[in-house]
Amino acid sequence: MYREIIMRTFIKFLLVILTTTAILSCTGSATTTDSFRIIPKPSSVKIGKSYFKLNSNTVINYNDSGIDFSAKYLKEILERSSNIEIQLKQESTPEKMSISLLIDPNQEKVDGAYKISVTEELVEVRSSSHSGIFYGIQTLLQLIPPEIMGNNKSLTDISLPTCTILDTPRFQWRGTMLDVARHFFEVEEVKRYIDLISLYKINTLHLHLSDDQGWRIMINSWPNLAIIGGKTEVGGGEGGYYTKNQYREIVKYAQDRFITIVPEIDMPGHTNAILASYPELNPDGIAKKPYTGINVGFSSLDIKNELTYKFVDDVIRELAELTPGKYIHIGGDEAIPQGSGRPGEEIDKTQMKIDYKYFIERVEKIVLSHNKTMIGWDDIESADLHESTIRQIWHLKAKKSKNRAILSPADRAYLDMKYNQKSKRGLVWAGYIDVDKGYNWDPLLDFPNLEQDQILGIEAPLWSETIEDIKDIEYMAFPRLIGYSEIAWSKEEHRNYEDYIHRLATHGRRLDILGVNYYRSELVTWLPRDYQKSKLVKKKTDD
Ligand code: TNX
Repeated sequence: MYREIIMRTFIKFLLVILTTTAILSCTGSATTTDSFRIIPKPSSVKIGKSYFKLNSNTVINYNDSGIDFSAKYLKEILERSSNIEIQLKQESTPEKMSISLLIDPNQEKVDGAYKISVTEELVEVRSSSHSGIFYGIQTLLQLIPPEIMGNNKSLTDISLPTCTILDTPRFQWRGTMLDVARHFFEVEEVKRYIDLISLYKINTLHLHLSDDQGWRIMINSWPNLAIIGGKTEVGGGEGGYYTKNQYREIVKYAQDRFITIVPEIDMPGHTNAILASYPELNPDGIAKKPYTGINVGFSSLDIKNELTYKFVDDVIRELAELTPGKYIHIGGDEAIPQGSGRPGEEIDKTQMKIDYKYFIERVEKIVLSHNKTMIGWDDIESADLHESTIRQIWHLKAKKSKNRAILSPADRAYLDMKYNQKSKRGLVWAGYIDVDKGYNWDPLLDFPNLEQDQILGIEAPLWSETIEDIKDIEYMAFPRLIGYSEIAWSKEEHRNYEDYIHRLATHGRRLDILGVNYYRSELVTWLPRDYQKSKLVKKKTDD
C-alpha cells in the first residue's frame, strides 16, 4: 500500500516535470509537437518542421465581408498578446507573408469545416462557410503557446508551425445552456461565457429565461413579467431581467462568434414567477407569492383558461421577433397541468396527462405560426408532435420517436452536478461528474433507442440553483465543457480519454491566462500554477 502511494506520487511528479519541460521548451519562438494539443481534436493534423513567423509586416487578408469580424478578432488577439502590429486587408489574392482567411466554395460543404495550411511564407484558412473560418482561427490560436491568450503584450515572437489540418464537425448542435432564471446573470457575465465557449467551437447557447424563481426578459405586452417576476431569484437576491436591447446585444455578440441563442420560456410548469406577476392567469384570480426556494413541480399555467393561450402567443411572438435563430424552447418539463388543479377540482392523473398533451400541442401550433421550430424537454414526447419539433433528452433511456433529438444526459452532461463530495457548488441528484465521467460517453453508442440521423448533437446545461455569479459559472463549466466540445465536434474514432486529459493539461495553462476560475480536477496532471514564476527564473538563469 505504502509502496503504491510512493510509486503513484513519483509517477505524478514525473508527469508534471515532463509536461512542464515540454511547455517551457515551446514558449518563445520554438515549438515542439507536444504543444499541439488541440481541443476539440481535428480530423487530421500533419505538422512540419519549420515555422511561419509573424512580424509587423504581416497582413491578415480576407476575401469576404462575412469574415470581417473573424479577421478583426484574430488581429486583436495577436496585438493584445504581443507588440506586433497587424494590418487587415480585404482582397482576393493572398500576398506573400500573409495570414489569409478565404471563403472557398471548393472546400467541404459541411457548415464549420475548414482547412489550414501553414508554410514558411503563408498561413491559409479556407472554408466554404464563415463559421469554418472562425473555427480555423480557434485552431490556429491553439498552435501557438497559451500566452497568445494574454493581454500584456508579453510575447516577443509569434510563430506558427508549418502544418496541414483538415477538420469537419461531427455534429451541428454543440451547445450549452445557462439558467439565468434561478439566478440572474448580467449581460457582461453572459458575454464572458460566450467568449469562453466560443474558444471551443460551441455553436449554441440556450438561455433558460424563466422559471418559478424569476422571469428574465422584457415582454412589452406583459411588462409585469419582468417588472414583478424579474425581481426575485433563489435565496431572495434581487434578480433582474434583460431589456429588449440587452437581449439583442447578447444575440449579436453570440452571432459574431457563430453562436445561436435559443431562448426558453418554461411552461406549463416552472411558472410561479408568471403567476406572481399576473393574478388573472391564476384559476382563483389571486397572484402567487414570489418563490425563492429550489423545489420543482408545484406550479402550472391554467390549461383551461383562454387567456393563457393569448399570453403564450404574445410572449412567443415578441421573443420570435427578437431572435434571429430558428428555435424557441418551450420547456415542458416537470409539469402538473392544472385543468385538474382548479379550485374545487380533484387532481386526476389521467386528466392531467390529457391536459398536458392538449397544452403542448396547442403551444406547438403557436410556435410554428411564428415561423420557429419548437424544442421541449423529453416530457413533450407524450404529445403528438409536429415532425420539425426537437426533443431535448436528459436521460439515457429516451424512447423511440420520429422527432429529432438533442442529448443532455443528466448523469453525464449536467454542468450543475458536483464534481465530487468536496465540490462547494452544485447538486448531486444525477451523481458526481468529474472529467472522466463527463468525457466517457458517446452520443451515438449510448442511446440505442434513437436513430442515428435523429441525433442533432449534444448540449450541456448549467442550472443555477447553486450558481450565483460568473466565477461559479466558470468553475462548474470548466474544464468539463471542453470535453463536451470534443464529444460534439470530434469523431468517436479520434477520441481517447488518456489522450484527452493529456491535452487538457495544456488547456489549464490557457484557462489560467484567461483568468478562468476552473476546477483543477485531480484526474488531470495540470501544470503548476506558479508556472509563470518558474519560467521567469529559468529565463534569468539562461541569460
Ligand atoms: C432538472 S431535467 C431540471 C431543472 C433543475 C435541474 C437541476 C429538467 C428539464 N429540469 O428544473 O434545475 O434538474 O439539476
